[in-house]
This record gives sequence, C-alpha cells and structure tokens, in this order.
Amino acid sequence: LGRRQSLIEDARKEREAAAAAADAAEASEQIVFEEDNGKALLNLFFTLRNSKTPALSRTLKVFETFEAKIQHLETRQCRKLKDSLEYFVRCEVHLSDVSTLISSIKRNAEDVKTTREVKFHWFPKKIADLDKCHHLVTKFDPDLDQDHPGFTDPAYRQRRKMIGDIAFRYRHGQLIPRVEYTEEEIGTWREVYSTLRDLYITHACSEYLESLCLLERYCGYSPDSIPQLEDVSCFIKERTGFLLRPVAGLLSARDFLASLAFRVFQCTQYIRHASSPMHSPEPDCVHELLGHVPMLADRTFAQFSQNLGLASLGASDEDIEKLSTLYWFTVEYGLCKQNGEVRAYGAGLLSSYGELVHSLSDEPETRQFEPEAAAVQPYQDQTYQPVYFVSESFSDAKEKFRGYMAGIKRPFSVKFDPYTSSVEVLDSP
Ligand code: HBI
Ligand code: FE
Repeated sequence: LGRRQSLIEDARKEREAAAAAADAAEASEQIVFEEDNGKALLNLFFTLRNSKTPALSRTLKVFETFEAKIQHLETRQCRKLKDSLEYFVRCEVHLSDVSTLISSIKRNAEDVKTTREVKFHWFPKKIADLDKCHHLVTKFDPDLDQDHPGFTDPAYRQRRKMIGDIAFRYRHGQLIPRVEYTEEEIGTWREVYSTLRDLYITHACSEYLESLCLLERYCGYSPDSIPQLEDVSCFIKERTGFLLRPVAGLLSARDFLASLAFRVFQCTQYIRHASSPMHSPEPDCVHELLGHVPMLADRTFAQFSQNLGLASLGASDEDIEKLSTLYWFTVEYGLCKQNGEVRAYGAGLLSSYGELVHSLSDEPETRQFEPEAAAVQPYQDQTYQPVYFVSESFSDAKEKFRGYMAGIKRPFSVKFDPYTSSVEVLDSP
C-alpha cells in the first residue's frame, strides 16, 4: 500500500509540475516590472550546444553574478539540433541588471529569447542610484586579455585588484579613499606627464590649457605625484559641479553615459603597466586625470557631457551605440578650431603622445563635426583613428547635438533637477 501511495503521490506531483509549467509559460507572455522593489521577473529561453561542454556552468554563473533568483528551470531536447538542449529560466533580478544579464546570456547561448523584448531599460533616477551602475566590460582586462601589458605580471594584477576593490566598495556620498602610489607608479606618471606637458602648449585647446594651469596651481597636479581622486573631485565640483567616483575598469557604455547625466564621471584609480607608459589598452588614471579632468572643469564642455548623458537614459541599445560613437568622436577624439588653428580637446588624444601628434599631422582625414555622421562612423580602439571630427567651438558642438537629440525617440522625456541631483521623468502624451 505504501508503494502504491507513493506512486499516486508521484502522479500528483507530475500533474502539478505540468500545471506549474503551463502557468509559467502563460506568465512568460511578459516581463513583469515591479518598480517598487526595483526587481523584474524575467523569462528567458535559450539553447546551449552540448559540444560546448562548459556552456551550462558558464551560463549559470551569469545568473549567479547578477544575483538572479531562479524560480523555475526547465530543459528539453532541441528539435532542430539533436545534440543540444533548450532551456527555459524564470528568474527575479534587479531592474538595473536586466539588460546586462540578457546580453551576457547571449554571449554563451544561442537563440536567446525573452518572451517580450525588453521595452524599458532601467536607468538611475537619482544620483545615489549610480551605485547600481557598475557593470564592467571585460574587454582589455589584464586578467583576461593576453595582449594586456600586465597579463604576465601577477604583482600588477594583484595591485589592480586591490585598487579596484575601493571602487567595488564605494557608495555615493563617501569620500574617495586615497591610494598610496608606489615609486614605480609615480615614475610612470612622471614620464607621461613630462612628455605630454610640453606638447600641450601647441596641441591642446585653450580651455584645456587654462584648466590644467589651475589644476597645477590649486590641485597638486605635477610630474612628481599622482593626484588623489578625492582632491580632484572637490576641485572640479567647484568649477562645474562635476564629481568623480571610482570605478574598477572599463564600464558598460550605458552605465558610463548614465552617470554623466548626473554630472558624475566614473574614474579609474589604477595606473597603466610600467612597461608601457605611453599606451594603455584600457582607461587608467593617467587617461582620466590628464585627458578628461581638465575638460570637465570647463562649463560648456561639462554641459555638453551632461546632455549626452541625459540623452542616454532609458535609450534603446541602438541609440546607446550611437551615443557612445558620438562620445568617441567628441569627448575622446574631438578636435576643434581656435584662432584659425586646429587643436585637440578629446581625452584619448590628450592622454596619448603618439595619437596627439598624429591627429594634428597631415596624415588623418578631418571632417567638420556633424552629429548625424559622427554617430555612425566606424571607429578604431586598437590603432590611431583614420578620421577625426573638427568642431567650430564647444557651443557649436553643443547646439548641433541639441538638434540631433531632438531626433532620438523615447516614449518619455527627462529633466534634470540640480537641487536634488535627480531626474524627473515626464511621459510623452
Ligand atoms: N569606462 N571607466 C571607463 N572610462 C571611460 O572613459 C569609458 C568607460 N566605458 C565606456 C566609455 N568610456 C565610452 O567609450 C563610451 O562607450 C561611452
Ligand atoms: Fe575616456
């Protein structure tokens, strides 16, 4: 009788499981957003090829990384590919992680479907929400990229991890912890600083030069020490309201642009490998402090940067791609006209001796800055740019961007409130 009982029990469980699966499939008609607790219920379908042995564990690792709570998981044999399994996963995950989780799954699996495409992309509404904008891109990471000059140097990787931990622990409103840089690190800084400093006089735009002089006078910029992010943040806060916050590496474009909307610049704190002082494949503090910071101390440029950020909030993946390309050809590699000469204002140029010289030589092609063209121009992150865009002035670039912005469609508009450092979201009728 006991055995029979348990068979009945099994049959009941099976029926319940089938019903649950049917319910789940029905609920999977939509991704349910629960704005209150910031969580989304997400239904995912994907196929993993059996030949790729570590695919399942790597995919599950993605859910773990995003602290997604798996509520339901089913597999079945794939009808198209006999050696593959199809998966259905229903999970609860923070809204700010939805886009990144889906793109991470897409890297491991095939035929990824969310039953309804994500119509909304979560975005920060107040400055403290930037604590959730922390999604790193592992491109150029010294732990994973064999071409990184630090790849074979465990001491460098250890150091980079230690400094990266400051960023992982950092929360908005805290002081940015100071880093005591080693003699070797200061040596790298000194070499870049002294080499670039002379070139700026003839190659950098006047706004950059003006800010750099102020940073040298009031903020400890010199060849002999690496400025501390906290001090620099206080300085630019007084000039334009921009703040720095530490970040552990290359941030996703969406998160990076979102922080600009709040006049926050996410700033790496580690320095490039000593074997390669003139070049770094990824952003480092030389790039941020010498390339970006002086420009962020300029009012018009700061406003331009914030406008780019505001345009990115909740934008589609395609628009984010366009905005980062625009960012690339302005904030990173922009040139501008000044008193009949062409000068550099892009941070990628101002932090790279070789490319700064190249950009103002006869070699590359230069075109007049037009946002429509710059937003879709293919670009290079491995060698020098073959083409640069020249703006008449920052005000001109800002105005042209305003025009371009008007053409970007979003079902809502955003308005920044400087008193509370938050954005108001207004539904379009
Ligand atoms: N992340 N840490 C960091 N620094 C940057 O300058 C940076 C980034 N992520 C993306 C990015 N820049 C841009 O190239 C655009 O994709 C927005
Ligand atoms: Fe940069």
